[in-house]
Amino acid sequence: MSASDSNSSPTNCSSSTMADVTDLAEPPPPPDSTTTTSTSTYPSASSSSSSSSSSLLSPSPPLELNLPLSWPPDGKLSLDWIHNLIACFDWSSKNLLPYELPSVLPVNVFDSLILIASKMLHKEPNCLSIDPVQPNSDSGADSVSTVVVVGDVHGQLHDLLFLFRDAGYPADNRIFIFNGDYVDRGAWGLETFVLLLAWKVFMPHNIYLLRGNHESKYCTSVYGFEKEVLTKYGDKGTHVYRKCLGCFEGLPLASIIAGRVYTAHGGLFRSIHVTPSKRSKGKKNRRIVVNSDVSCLSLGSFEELSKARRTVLDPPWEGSNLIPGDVLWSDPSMTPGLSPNKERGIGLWWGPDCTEEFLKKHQLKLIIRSHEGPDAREKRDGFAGMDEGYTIDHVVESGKLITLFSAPDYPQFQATKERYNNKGAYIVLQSPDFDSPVFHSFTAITPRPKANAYYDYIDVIDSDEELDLTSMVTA
Ligand SMILES: [Mn+2]
Repeated sequence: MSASDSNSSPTNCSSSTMADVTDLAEPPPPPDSTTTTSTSTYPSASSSSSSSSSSLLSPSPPLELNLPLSWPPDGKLSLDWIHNLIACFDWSSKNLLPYELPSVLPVNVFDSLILIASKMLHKEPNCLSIDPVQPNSDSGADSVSTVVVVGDVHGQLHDLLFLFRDAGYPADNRIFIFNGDYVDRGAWGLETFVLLLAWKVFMPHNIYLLRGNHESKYCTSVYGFEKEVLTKYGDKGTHVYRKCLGCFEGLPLASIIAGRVYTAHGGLFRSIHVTPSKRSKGKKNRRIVVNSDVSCLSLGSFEELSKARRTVLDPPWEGSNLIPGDVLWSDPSMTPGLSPNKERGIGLWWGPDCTEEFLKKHQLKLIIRSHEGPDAREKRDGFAGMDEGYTIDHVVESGKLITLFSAPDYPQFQATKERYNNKGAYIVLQSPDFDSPVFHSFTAITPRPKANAYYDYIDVIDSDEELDLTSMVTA
């Protein structure tokens, strides 16, 4: 398999129609830092608010921005609406204080968007079957020629905006699959997630959003997203945060592209052995026996994956519903076999033999997972670093295992001066087979707008993300 590495640079942006959108977002000069104590919000054009524009201390938005955002009267989003959302978020992230975000995205607009998106996402199966080639379409023109796979984003809005400009936006002939971890650590997790939801609502069959381990109550309470939302939405913050958690529960866990490529945030998952207890004699009180004997761990089937209960705030690390935790938290290993992931405290380690078994059994060619950034990879003997935004971890007879990470210059906030300076990457899969990955690495957008972290990045546990099991919600 030729995994050609066609690195693309910011100057090499191939996107055409969307370039002017970002031009719209070119902000006025940043506000003087001494004048940023205003609590005013921008009145809408129709507002007769007594606060005249002269009393606003933050800069006025460019006239071409349609701001604040409003929900379309017919409830149907348009491409223009999304372009305006992008431009508004880009501008507000550079010019407003965090708590001024409701003047751009009012709570009622957020509510309308997340309601429709959550309904849509909850209806999707645990494992999506994405079949880009539609032989029954009237003309071949409708067939999707490109699938773009994206790894962790972690609230780095401006890098995501670059990725879209570089790869092209979701379109009739281009499907995006995101492997999760939209929020936490970065300062714009909410804007990032809202933008992706807007695309989902606009083109539900051209963008798929999988769940990452950070789309959970536990992670968002430790790594910043909860505080970010409370800071940005004030007394409505708890409401907005709860809506996000409800939406996270609906995110599907995995995807299979064209019957050849499996993608998930963490990776593979175990079989859950369900054995009736002898006493029950097959009647009621059947006891579920989860096989915790390490020597008996075996790979799960897609049928088991399809039956897992994913609507949990935090995937459990014990009990019978272990598959969501495996899919979201597991890591590959160079040691053969399946074993409990002792670094994380949840999920599995799986060896190259498991990659081969999984690929061969399901006639797949590739596994594309995410979940490990440059900091995590620094401590993993035998694995390559995340300098280019991706690594090829297992090469076996039936195919390959790839780790894909899409947050360049990660993490946004770092206690040490020495940064990883990693690139981010996305993968392009092309018709007709969709199993020869083309890697596109990209550097971080500079300068990144100034922002404060929403978590204690100096003392908070490192990105191994070892679970504090006692504080997890497992109900
Ligand atoms: Mn992760």
